[in-house]
Amino acid sequence: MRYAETGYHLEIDLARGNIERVETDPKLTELHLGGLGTSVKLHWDRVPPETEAFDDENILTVSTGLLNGTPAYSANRTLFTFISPQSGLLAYPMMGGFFSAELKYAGYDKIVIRNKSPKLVYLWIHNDKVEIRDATHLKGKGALETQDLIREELKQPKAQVAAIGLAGENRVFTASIEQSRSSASRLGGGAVMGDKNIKAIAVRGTKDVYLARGAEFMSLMDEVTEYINFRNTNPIPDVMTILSGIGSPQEMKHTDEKWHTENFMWGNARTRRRDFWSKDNEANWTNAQLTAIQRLISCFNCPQQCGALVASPDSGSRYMMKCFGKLTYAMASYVDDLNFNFRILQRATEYGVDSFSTPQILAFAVELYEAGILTDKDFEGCPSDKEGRFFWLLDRVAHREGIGDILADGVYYAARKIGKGAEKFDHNTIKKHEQLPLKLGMLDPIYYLMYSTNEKISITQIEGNFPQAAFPTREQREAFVRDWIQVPDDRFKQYVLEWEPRGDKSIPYFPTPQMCSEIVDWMEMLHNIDDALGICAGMGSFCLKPPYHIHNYPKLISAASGMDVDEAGLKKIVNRSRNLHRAFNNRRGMRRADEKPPEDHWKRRFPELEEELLSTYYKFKGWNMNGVPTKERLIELDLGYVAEDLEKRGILKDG
Ligand code: 4KX
Ligand code: MTE
Ligand code: MTE
Repeated sequence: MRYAETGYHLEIDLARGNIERVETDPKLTELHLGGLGTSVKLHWDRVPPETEAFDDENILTVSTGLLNGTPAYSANRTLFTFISPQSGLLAYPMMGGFFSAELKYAGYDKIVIRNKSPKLVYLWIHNDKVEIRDATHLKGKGALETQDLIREELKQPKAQVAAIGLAGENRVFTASIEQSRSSASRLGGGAVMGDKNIKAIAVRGTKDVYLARGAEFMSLMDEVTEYINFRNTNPIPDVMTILSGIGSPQEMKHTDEKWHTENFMWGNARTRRRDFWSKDNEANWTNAQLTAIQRLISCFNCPQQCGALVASPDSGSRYMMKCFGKLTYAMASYVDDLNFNFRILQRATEYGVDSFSTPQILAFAVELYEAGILTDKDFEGCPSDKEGRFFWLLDRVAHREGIGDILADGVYYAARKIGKGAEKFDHNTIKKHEQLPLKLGMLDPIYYLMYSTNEKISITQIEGNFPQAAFPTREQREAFVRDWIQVPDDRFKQYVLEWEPRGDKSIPYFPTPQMCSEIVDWMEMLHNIDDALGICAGMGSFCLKPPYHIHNYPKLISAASGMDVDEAGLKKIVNRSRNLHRAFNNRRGMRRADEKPPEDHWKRRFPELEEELLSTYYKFKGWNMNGVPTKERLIELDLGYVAEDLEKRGILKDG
């Protein structure tokens, strides 16, 4: 009997139309848990390092996590893994919603998709019955529209459907995969799905998932419930509103957007409007948000409501919105009316594009036009107002028409194709991927490390448990650490107590490189655990003082799966997967030279300190000075076969 997991993968070869149900080795769960962990292992074993995003060999894996389908709150992530067309590295966007539990109940932990279909198809998984069905009639349909059409066609109103829109079909590098109230958004999963000619994946499952020690698991969940209730009624004081509670940033619940609008940049990550949140703007934005929201919504088995069903002012039809996506198009276009964001996001969601990267690409194009690098010829037929321009550009990108065809590859590649100095306007990518539009004053050593080294290449997927900035007063710091049960070690409390906004004990020199390494490692470890278990980071790694943490996770995992795992064991498992992920990317060429935030991310930079930070962190992680795990570290993590491979390829020399 397998507990928590189903013990089966669904293997689909699109070229041959072959479908297999394959039993997995339980040893892999012990070594990598599930979710991202086991997906990384699968890609290491099966995807040759020279594979490019649109090669047949680029496997697309759709994965549940170890706890999906169990009664664990917020175990609702579905992860997609593939070589990204944008970064060329192993990407793992993920979505909440309802898909992963449904897939588990259908009897599968992962869907592993190989090769390409000769024509547009969708997959229909209904327990043991699995079909590859014609989708040519769905060509060009919106990502949300497709989900409804498939449910109708199958006469399965309860089926969960993940679909791509036109952008995915056209292999736009920022194409997303959309599913009801969620989205696997970043790094081009939609493009890889489109390249494989899969319009959608529909699933319906009615089987059971078993717990090893059910009563014990439920009593642990009682403690989690108690904590959630406590946190919901006791928001953390003295931090920005969206991070004062739990759940992924609660931007649909709160209307206070002072933090984003005044600290994040407008345009192509250009202008900080420190006085934006005036009484007038606050009133207008609040009104726009409250009018558009139909109701707040949750993902599968989640007590929080981070998303909202929204009806945009002119269409009336509904779609889902959450988090910073609420603002990205308005801020990138310098449109002060929040209703614009509600309108354009709806079209963007139907096209299926990442709402973080895409507005950056559009803003980049506008800048190039204003600088004379793109010309009237490139913009022929484009309206001259800010809103019209963004809609027009979005349409061009999704259709890959005219200048849109170049922009559809993202800022990095578009800049190089356009030339004529356009490269200078590509100032906000890391590893060829658009970042959130933040440009701050003083180098932040913790964020420096996270931006540089995170395998997801996206800050919200590594930050979280440690406060973003020093608390101004000693009293505030003491209050913050008082009930901080989530820390893996009490020394983190001391770091918060000593950390000052200014002076000797402030950024960039404090926390020290060693402390920063420990802090980043902790935050990243929690993200890796969440991503292996399929738990929403809003309940674990993304927020301050979350209900799930390093002290209760091992107990929950043991009770659910029957595995004998303690804190040290859990840390070792996720370190193993994390190092395998890094080795996978090293094998694809990623090195120290690639690990750098944009030059203008901070006004005040400290080159020597930055090198020291990186070297200290590499050493802490057991990596060599090129950012490659050492032989010793790999052997310690039972990854001797990885060391051998890296040595054979000349990537690891002298250990
Ligand atoms: N000594 O750097 P600042 C996320 C100066 S994304 C001397 O502009 P501040 C989500 C500066 O040089 C992650 N001087 O930043 C969540 C500057 O001087 P200037 C976002 C020092 O305004 C949901 C001035 O002070 N977080 O979480 O303080 C959805 C202002 O500084 C100094 C981060 O990136 C020192 N020690 O705060 C999507 C982490 N320190 O005016 C995404 C960092 C500073 O002359 N976070 N100065 O240029 C932060 O820093 C704060 O949270 C933030 C910026 C963002 C409010
Ligand atoms: N893009 C689309 N299309 N829809 C979304 O809901 N969410 C944004 C961003 N892009 C979102 C989106 C937010 S809030 C986050 S944190 C990231 O995608 C999540 O990235 P991931 O799905 O790649 O993990
Ligand atoms: N959960 C995990 N495990 N990993 C993540 O990176 N991102 C969070 C949250 N849950 C994240 C996660 C953030 S920042 C957001 S806004 C939402 O997921 C995005 O929700 P969606 O994927 O359901 O669209």
